[in-house]
Amino acid sequence: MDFAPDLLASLRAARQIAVFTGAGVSAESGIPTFRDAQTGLWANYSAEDLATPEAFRRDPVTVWNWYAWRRELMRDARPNPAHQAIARLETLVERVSVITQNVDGLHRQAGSTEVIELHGNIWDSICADCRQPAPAEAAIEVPPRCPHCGGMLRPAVVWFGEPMPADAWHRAAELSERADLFFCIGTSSLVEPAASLPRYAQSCGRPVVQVNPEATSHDGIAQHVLRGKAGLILPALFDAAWAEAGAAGGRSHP
Ligand code: BV8
Ligand code: ZN
Repeated sequence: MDFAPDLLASLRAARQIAVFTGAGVSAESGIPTFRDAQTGLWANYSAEDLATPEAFRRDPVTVWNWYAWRRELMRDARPNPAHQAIARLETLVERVSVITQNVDGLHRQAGSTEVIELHGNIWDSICADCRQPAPAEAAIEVPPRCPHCGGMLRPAVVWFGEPMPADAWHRAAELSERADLFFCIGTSSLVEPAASLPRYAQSCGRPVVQVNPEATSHDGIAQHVLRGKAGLILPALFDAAWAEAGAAGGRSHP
């Protein structure tokens, strides 16, 4: 795989890299992306219909069961070479900040230490009434009940029509203003306002690197478009950048 020399040089010179990811970075871990058709039991529902507070109010059992089904799909999923390469990047660059739309927790599992989960985490549950976190594992009721107030538990994710956590959004925007390189990996860039981050980074003069087997609306603002699977491209790209520099995998900065 060949990479543009200026991209390899920018990688080596970077002190701060932002890595914005979507469902595509987990595709090679066997987790279907949002764009993939819902399968089996859920074939006649769309994510946009189920991932909303209205759907939960109307039919909490179905929404809770949909998330239980998605957790089952994810239970055996492990970080793939894309997650691992992003985690390894921390040994090569002073600061690597992952800004993910994914709720599967695989970036942290791979070892990334700075992970901003813009849309929450499917493994955590909170009370729909008092919003306190609550364990849901051993529950038998569907949905389980809050131990604090008796309200129904829901997954700790951001639904359509709900705002992202303000601190997460603020940190993500700040990183987009300052990153020496802004990677945009495995996202169709259709869900707002998260999808506006790459364009915001570019408007702040930050070089955007798009990694996706398909074209998206962000190809036009990217300084580099790497067409292909993240699990193949990222390890090869980082090997090319640092092997060429002769660095034995160590940082190019003191
Ligand atoms: C909000 C958690 C306001 C839940 C998710 C018009 C303009 C602006 C906004 C809107 C609008 N119309 C409607 C809205 C609002 C809405 C929205 O954007 N709707 C969409 C459908 C148009 N947005 C919201 O509601 C947001 N909140 O606006 O709040 C507000 C403000 C104040 C007060 C009150 C309200 C909240 C949105 C968050 C929704 N929650 N997830 C759950 O998981 O169940 S979104 C969910 O879908 C994901 O988190 C992710 O963000 C999104 C899926 O997108 P991708 O990750 O990109 O995945 P996708 O499948 O689409 O694409 C995969 C890509 O990977 C593809 O490009 C593919 O080619 C690529 N790929 C495949 N294989 C690989 C690969 N790439 C690399 N390697 C591979 N191997
Ligand atoms: Zn409660």
